[in-house]
Amino acid sequence: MSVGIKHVASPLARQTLLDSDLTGPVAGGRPIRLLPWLQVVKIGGASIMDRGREAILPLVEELRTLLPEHRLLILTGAGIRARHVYGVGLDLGLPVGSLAPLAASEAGQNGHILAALLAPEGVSYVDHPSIANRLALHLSATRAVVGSAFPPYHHHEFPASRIPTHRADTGAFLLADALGAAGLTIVEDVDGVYTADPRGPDGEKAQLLRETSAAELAKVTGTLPLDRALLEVMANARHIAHVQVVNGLVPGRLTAALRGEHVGTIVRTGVGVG
Ligand code: GWN
Ligand code: ATP
Repeated sequence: MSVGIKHVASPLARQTLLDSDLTGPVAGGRPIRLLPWLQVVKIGGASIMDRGREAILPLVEELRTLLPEHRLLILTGAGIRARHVYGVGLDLGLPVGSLAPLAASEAGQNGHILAALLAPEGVSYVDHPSIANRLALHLSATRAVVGSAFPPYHHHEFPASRIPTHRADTGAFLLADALGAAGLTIVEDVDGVYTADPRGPDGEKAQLLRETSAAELAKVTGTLPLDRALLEVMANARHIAHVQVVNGLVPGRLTAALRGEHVGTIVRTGVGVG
């Protein structure tokens, strides 16, 4: 009996995956949208959650009233406790891949807090594996779930910097784009992205950018209220054409943003460009 070579029919079978001229015609198309009705909302860890009840309770009330209108994936960032754990870990010489999950667990803690407050509305915290594997199931049972905005990179975190580069904004965008969500709104404690930190020494001169792009923000040398890695991911986005950064301390801003109104800074991605 002769054992012949089994040919598995595939348009990529005979190609190197490294040659984009060859993979492009097969892999260059836009992927399908998995959850096109989903609105993703990222809540700042430092900017909102660390402010406690004064900031959190009005936002919980606003999220509650949004539920009949939208199906939401609410993702929380890390804040002051992550900064503390970075300090301790760096002092001890821990690598970035050890620091990433330590900080991520604070994003999870903030999610648990927010989910507890929304529990009477049927909202629960869902863990990373549930977001990866069972999100549609959860969102068929309820209008919204809360999760950690940090991506689960752990020891896969890139060693470019000692502080993890892929943090909550990046994680929220990666999920929103991968799911083909209807939108991503980033909730902070400022009206949007400014020409300089509005709370910094030159704060009075800072001007609000009503509309900008990831490519323009990548050229900014000063501080931003967003992860730098987010800008790179946005440049290569597949679905999400823009995100809006809004002030969560002003009641009604998040509601307006989810209704498609321009109430903060719109940051365009690479979708539809060139
Ligand atoms: O613990 O709050 O998920 O959703 O990056 O990993 O550090 O873990 O190392 O499903 O897998 O602390 O235990 O913790 O925040 O990340 O979770 O309650 O393996 O549901 O066990 O990818 O929540 O946690 O911190 O998100 O961001 O048990 Mo937490 Mo986070 Mo829960 Mo999750 Mo990490 Mo899991 Mo994970 Mo770890
Ligand atoms: P995380 O969720 O990752 O913990 P966060 O999004 O809650 O973080 P920060 O990372 O602290 O919060 O970002 C928000 C802060 O960024 C604002 O309070 C503001 O003071 C500061 N900031 C710095 N540069 C700018 C800028 N160019 N425009 C607007 N805000 C800026």
